[in-house]
Amino acid sequence: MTGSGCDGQCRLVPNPDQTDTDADGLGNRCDPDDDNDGILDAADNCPLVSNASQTDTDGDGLGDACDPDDDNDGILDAATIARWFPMQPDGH
Ligand SMILES: [Ca+2]
Ligand SMILES: [Ca+2]
Ligand SMILES: [Ca+2]
Ligand SMILES: [Ca+2]
Repeated sequence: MTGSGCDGQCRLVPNPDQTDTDADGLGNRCDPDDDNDGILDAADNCPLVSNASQTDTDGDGLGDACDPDDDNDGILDAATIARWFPMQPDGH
């Protein structure tokens, strides 16, 4: 019977069904630190973005690295937007 979760084989056999954000061979479901920034997911304020500093300027629990509005002033941070929505060529 094939396990579907993180039972044993995950560490040895790449599981194509699993997202592996940090590409360390451990699917996110088995990887205690999805982005490999040294902060375990449970404590990471951006579990899928490498941000070892865990800087959270506005203290809303979302690290600056994944907070679209770092200072919580309601205006999205342009730099962050660029990070999350890479510039798309506007041919029209
Ligand atoms: Ca991983
Ligand atoms: Ca992490
Ligand atoms: Ca992180
Ligand atoms: Ca924040």
